[in-house]
Amino acid sequence: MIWKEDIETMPLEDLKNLQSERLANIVRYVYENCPVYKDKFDRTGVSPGDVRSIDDITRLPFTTKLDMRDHYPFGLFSRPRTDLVEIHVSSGTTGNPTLVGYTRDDIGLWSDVMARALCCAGAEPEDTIQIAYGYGLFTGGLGFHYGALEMGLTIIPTSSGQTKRQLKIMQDFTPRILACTPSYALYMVEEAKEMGLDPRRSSWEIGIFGAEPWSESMRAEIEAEWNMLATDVYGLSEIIGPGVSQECHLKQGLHVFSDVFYPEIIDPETGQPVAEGQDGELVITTLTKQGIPLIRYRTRDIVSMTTEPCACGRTSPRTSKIKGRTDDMIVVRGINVFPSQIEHVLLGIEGTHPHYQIVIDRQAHQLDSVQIMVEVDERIFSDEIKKMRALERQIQHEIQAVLSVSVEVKLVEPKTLERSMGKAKRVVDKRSL
Ligand code: DLL
Repeated sequence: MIWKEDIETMPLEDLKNLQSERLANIVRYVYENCPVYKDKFDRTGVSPGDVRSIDDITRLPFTTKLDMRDHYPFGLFSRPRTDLVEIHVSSGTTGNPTLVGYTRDDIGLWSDVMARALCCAGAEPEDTIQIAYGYGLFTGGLGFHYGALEMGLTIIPTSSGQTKRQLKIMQDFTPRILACTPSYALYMVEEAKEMGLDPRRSSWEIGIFGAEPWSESMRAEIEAEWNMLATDVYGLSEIIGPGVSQECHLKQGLHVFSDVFYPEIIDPETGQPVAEGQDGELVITTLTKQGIPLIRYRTRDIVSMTTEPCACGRTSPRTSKIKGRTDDMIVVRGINVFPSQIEHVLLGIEGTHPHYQIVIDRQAHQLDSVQIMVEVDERIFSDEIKKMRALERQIQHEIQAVLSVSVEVKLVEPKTLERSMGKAKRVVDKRSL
């Protein structure tokens, strides 16, 4: 089943016409309603009349997280606060958080794209969904909630945490769909086993996982442990929350809901578009949002994109899984390191778990040190010291080969590293940079 099939399977030429019309409208709208945008456009020397087709989008200036911070809290809004019906906040690592707000129509848009996402993952209106993303200022819980309401699913709004209760609810109410972060899905495997449950016999058949990076190997582990289909959902608070793109059951990339969120892939250094299929930074323009529309917003997420149609029938472009972030990249001794590269190596090694933490430190006048703490099976941990050292060395060599940076590997007992019910914290940077 395809939600909003007419839009989802629209011929590309019609889609382009729709995008062009919507872009011209939204550009005029922000120019007339948001002084920050008027000023940005005036300084770039572009006026709303110059934007007639979606191809004109490259004439417009980018919007960045810095713009949001500079005009915190309400400066980038195109509507007065009285028109907003809900507010969310995305926690940043430094400075002010990012504030986003929704008009009633924006909530309608969110419900719509999330219904499309749920359906894309394989949900049917008669299904029950357990929503174990956090409810609150974080957009995960409520975003899924609105989409599930729109589709007419039965909602179990457990929010995140209280894992034993989550599992009891799953056993008692037998939901077919689970929505939570991928790291929480893995954490629940451990808890289930501890409670004497066989995760392979759970009622969950489809998982909708996102809000943090996760690799193909992590997907394979989740699918095997829970005996479910694990799909990827992407989004960010600034654009709407979850509901920007979603994988279908074929898992061949995330379908971007591009009639409302127009995607571009650019070279983060030059700002120029990259060729189809090349990695670059995802930039999104909200084509219909009213409260806080964003023009060419730089997500800092790195993906590639294809416009090849998908066998599921949807025609919108698809992105790869998120490969990293322009700012999540850790620079160690001048070399760029992404946590996903380390995760990939670990998942290929028998006996290690995708629970790991990267600790970077710098002693006075010394080079940066990278220590990778890796959880291993009980079995390996209680083995002879000699075997453990050999495994440490193997992991160290494999990671060094991939990163070209020397690292120290430390095996730790199962469940030593802090677990997260929401987004996992993979990097601890102790350097005062
Ligand atoms: O994480 C929205 C969301 C909630 C998405 C629930 C999916 C499910 P923020 O807290 O603003 O919003 O964080 C957005 O999280 O720029 C990415 O770096 C990362 N992210 C989100 N989804 C994925 C994903 C929500 N599927 C930031 N894969 C984004 C990798 C993701 N990273």
